[in-house]
Amino acid sequence: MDSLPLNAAVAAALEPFGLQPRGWLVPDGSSAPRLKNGTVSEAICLVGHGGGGFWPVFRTWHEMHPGITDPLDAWSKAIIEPVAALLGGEAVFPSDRPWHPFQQWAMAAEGLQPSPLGLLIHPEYGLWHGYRGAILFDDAGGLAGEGVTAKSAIKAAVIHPCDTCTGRPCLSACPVEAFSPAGFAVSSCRDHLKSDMGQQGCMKSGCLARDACPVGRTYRYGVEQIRFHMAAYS
Ligand code: B12
Ligand code: SF4
Ligand code: SF4
Repeated sequence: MDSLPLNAAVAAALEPFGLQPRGWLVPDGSSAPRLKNGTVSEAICLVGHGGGGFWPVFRTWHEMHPGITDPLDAWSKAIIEPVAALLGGEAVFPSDRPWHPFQQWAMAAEGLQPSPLGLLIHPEYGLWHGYRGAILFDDAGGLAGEGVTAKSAIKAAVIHPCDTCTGRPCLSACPVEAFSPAGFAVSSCRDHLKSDMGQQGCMKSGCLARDACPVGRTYRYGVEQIRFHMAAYS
C-alpha cells in the first residue's frame, strides 16, 4: 500500500451507502487479526454509522432482495466487501464467528467508553451508532498523514458523557432492571420482550433504557429501524 489518502478514499467509497469510516487502529502484533492468507493485519478501519442515515439505502436494497436471512448483515457484506477489495483490504464483520472484538477496537480507534448499558457511548451520537464491518489492511504504510503513525497508536479518550450525567436515567428506565454492575441480564430482557407489556413497549418503541439517554437525541433511529433491530435481537 503506498501513501494513499486512505481515510478519504474509504470515506468516499462508503458515503453513497450512508456509512463512514469510524476510526483507525494499528493493532499490536499478538492480538492483530489475520487476513485470509495468514498475514497479520497492520491497520484496521472500522466502518459504521452515527444515526440512521444508511437506513433508506438498506431498505431499498432489502426490498430488492426479499427473503434473505439476516438482511442487514447480508447488506453490510454486499457493500463493504467490494469497498475493501477496491482499496486493497479485506472485510470482516461483527456478526462473523468467532467474534472479532469490535467494541475493543472502537475503544482504541475512537476513544469511546462503555455506557452503563454495555453499549459504547459517543459524545455526539450518544447511543445511536453502530459498526457494520471493519476493513483489515496488511500494511499500515498508507496511514501516514492519517494521524496513526505508531504501531501502538491509541486514540486519546474523548469526552465520556456518562461521567457528568445527572441521575443516569438509563439505569432506572428498564422495566425489569436488566442492567446492574454485574452486567446485562439478557434473559430478563428477552423474557420481558416476549410478554404483552414488552410487545407493546420495548418491541415497539425500542429499548427504554437506551431511549432514556439524553445524549445524541438528534441521531435517534427512526421507528422502522428501531423495530427492525428489536426484532433481530429478541
Ligand atoms: C453477543 C452480542 C450481543 C449479546 C450480548 C451477550 C452478552 N451478555 O455479552 C446480545 C444478543 C444480548 C446483544 C444485544 C445487543 N447488542 Co450486541 N453484540 C454482540 C456481539 C455480536 C458480540 C459481543 C462479543 O462478545 N464480542 C467478542 C468480544 C471479545 O469482543 P469485545 O469488543 O471485547 O466485547 C465486548 C462486548 O461483549 C461488551 N459487552 C458485554 N456485555 C454486553 C452487553 C451488551 C448489551 C452490549 C451491547 C455489549 C456487551 O463487553 C466486551 C468487552 O469490551 C457484538 C459484535 C462484536 N463482534 O463484538 C454486538 C454489539 C456489541 N452489539 C451491539 C448492539 C447495538 C446491541 C443491541 C443494542 C442491539 C439492538 N437491540 O439494537 C442489543 C443491546 C440490548 C438491548 N437491550 O437492546 C453493538 C454495540 C454498538 C455500540 N454502540 O457499542 C455491537 C458492537 C454490534 C454492532 N454491529 O455494532 N449483543
Ligand atoms: S443516560 Fe447518562 S449514564 Fe446513561 S448512557 Fe446516557 S449519558 Fe450515560
Ligand atoms: S429492551 Fe426493554 S427490557 Fe430489554 S433492556 Fe431495554 S428496557 Fe430493559
